Amino acid sequence: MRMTRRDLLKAAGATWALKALGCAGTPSLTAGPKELIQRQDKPYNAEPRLDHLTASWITPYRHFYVRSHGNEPEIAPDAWELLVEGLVERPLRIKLEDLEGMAKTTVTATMQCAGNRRNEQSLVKPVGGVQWDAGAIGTAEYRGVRLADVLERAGVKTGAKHLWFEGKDSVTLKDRQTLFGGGVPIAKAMQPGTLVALEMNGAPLAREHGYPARTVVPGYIGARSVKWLGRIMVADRPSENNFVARDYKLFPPEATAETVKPENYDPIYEFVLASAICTPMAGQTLRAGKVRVSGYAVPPGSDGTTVTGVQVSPDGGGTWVTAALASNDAPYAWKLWNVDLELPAGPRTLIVRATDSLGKLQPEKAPWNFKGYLYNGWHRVPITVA
Ligand SMILES: Nc1nc2c(c(=O)[nH]1)N[C@H]1C(S)=C(S)[C@@H](COP(=O)(O)O)O[C@H]1N2
Ligand SMILES: [Mo]
Repeated sequence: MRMTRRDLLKAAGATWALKALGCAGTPSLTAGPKELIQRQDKPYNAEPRLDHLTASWITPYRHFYVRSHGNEPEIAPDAWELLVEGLVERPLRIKLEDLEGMAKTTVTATMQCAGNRRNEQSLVKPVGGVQWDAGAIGTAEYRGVRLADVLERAGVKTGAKHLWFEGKDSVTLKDRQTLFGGGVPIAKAMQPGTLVALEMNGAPLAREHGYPARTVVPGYIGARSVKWLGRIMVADRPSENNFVARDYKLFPPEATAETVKPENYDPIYEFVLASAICTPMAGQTLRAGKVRVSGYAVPPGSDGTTVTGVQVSPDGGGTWVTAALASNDAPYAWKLWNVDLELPAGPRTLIVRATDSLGKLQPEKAPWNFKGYLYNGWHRVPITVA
């Protein structure tokens, strides 16, 4: 039997039905299919069109980017186990139903890839890796168990300084296969917003987002939020996994893949202050007159730091107009903003820059690095006004 919209409303209650149908052109927070620009096929990497990205503060499933380094394991819920080992009093082997039985909490967090906007670094000098535009970012309501609660069960021993997270996916490196891994200093693991998440936007994690469980580390680069989580090691030093010990480090401009000594650099953890224009999009032609410009700004990942201002230039940096910040907010999460500009005809470059509660202004340019990480220079969008 096919249900009409009206039947659905009657049967299930208005809220659920409107959510499932995607009311008034707003995509459902949880339902598919994905509507993304594919940047790589195997492994699958894809990001939304920028005008989709900032349609809402919470990013619907359909427009949530996917960043995977290897295969996307299909894990049967009964077969899944999480090991908690290392510097703990009681090593744990946790089944999914055990985790589901623990106290859960919901955290609104912005997930952002360290390689977001890598395509802009490639304009300066080509960098390898997935050529992300500004869409390798999204904000979701993650629900799960506080990592601190899991650690309390295990009993952390003195001398513990770092957690090592290990996924169940297999990644092909130049010379070997490895599991994807991440990690965080123990203080970050203990923060109430750091989760072993089971749900995203009110539904179980989709396979490509790490089903059945992933870490969520608000304010840290996406690589620390490990999908298909299989193991947590409590240790006295940072993880030795490739993606903590060698990759996801910020190398200086002169470093090259051939000469760099990764052991001399610290892992990247926190976001940097950044912003991007999402509408209009680069290359668009607009009618002269009042134009609505909108986008996002992300605070740096240092504790308690927020975005306090966003300015947009209609004329390539000659003048700046203050944008209105939307009221939705959560610790470490992005802020949406918009501003109406009066644009006369001609080719123009719109620019955005943000300021934070530490009084810092987003830098005009960010240092080039061969991995293409943390690009947070002012975002420039060339358009034509006709
Ligand atoms: N196991 C595993 N976890 C992972 C990754 C991965 O390849 N494997 N990619 C990381 C990176 S680099 C990012 S940016 C985020 C992306 O999360 P998403 O695909 O849910 O958007 O997942 C992180 N967690
Ligand atoms: Mo990433």
